[in-house]
Amino acid sequence: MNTCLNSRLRVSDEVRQAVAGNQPVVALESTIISHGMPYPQNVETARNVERIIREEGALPATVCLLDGKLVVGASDSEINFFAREGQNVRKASRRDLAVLLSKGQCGATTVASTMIGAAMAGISVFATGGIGGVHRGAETTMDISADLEELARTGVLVVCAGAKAILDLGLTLEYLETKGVPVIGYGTEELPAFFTRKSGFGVDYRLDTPEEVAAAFAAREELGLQGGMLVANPIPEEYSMDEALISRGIDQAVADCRRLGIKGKAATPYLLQRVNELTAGKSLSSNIQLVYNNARIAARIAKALCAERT
Ligand code: PSU
Ligand code: MN
Repeated sequence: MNTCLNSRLRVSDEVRQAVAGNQPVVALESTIISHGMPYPQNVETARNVERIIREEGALPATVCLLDGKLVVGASDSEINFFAREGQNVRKASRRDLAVLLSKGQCGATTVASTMIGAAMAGISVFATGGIGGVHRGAETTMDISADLEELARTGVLVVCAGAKAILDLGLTLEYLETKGVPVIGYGTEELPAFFTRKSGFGVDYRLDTPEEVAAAFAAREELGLQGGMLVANPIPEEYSMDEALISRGIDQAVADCRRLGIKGKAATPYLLQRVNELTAGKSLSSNIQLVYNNARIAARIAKALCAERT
């Protein structure tokens, strides 16, 4: 695949060579940096994630929108720009890409738009914290993240720590089922709930090794099945939060969001920030640790997938 053919895409040389040589690459999103965490923890986390992926023998590729290009493989100073600018940078999901690119603007890519960039650059594995999903009350608000639709159409494997209970986890799973997206529990039969290891909801399949996950993803590709795969990797026990503390924080944040009438793309960043405040920053340290854990597993899956493809 010649990634240079598309003038809207800028793939770093390192990433292009790795993909061409069947070397493992892990895509990373930039909304988690700009809208998901405060400065300077966001840039520290982003740098550590890149380091962890390299230590595992894979290459990190942060995706973002810079000056009218969809960038795959952002430099350290570009990552720092997204971290410092925070909410001043637009959150860019699938529907935002066309206008921002045409106007030569910047944007922080969500799970959905990061998957698009990864797929265009030939990257199959992507690590993040949590995905967007079906929000509580979606029966009336219809607030369903474009991340779910992207998982249904774009062939990228996303490693996350499950989904935050700011979402309706049951409806999120139903939506993924309808769209034919396999939800894999990594070493677990239960969907992890981001800050905690348990949600009360089952996953579709439990797989215990990077090789098993890679084999499943490769089989999906060989059959030519459209769409991605969601791997839910529970937060390590030592960093998981107190169940009562976090659910109180989340319930309060959801109530505040409703009361303030915050809707659309602003809802998720508001909820993430409010939960952090309500747990006195405890949720942020858990959040950081689970991202590291996902980066590590994603790198191992990417390596196993390269082995599958030789
Ligand atoms: N969930 C998290 N942390 C995050 C996000 C979601 O636990 O940082 C971010 C991701 O970038 C995700 C986006 O793609 O929010 C979803 O936003 P929305 O619900 O507006 O689609
Ligand atoms: Mn939404």
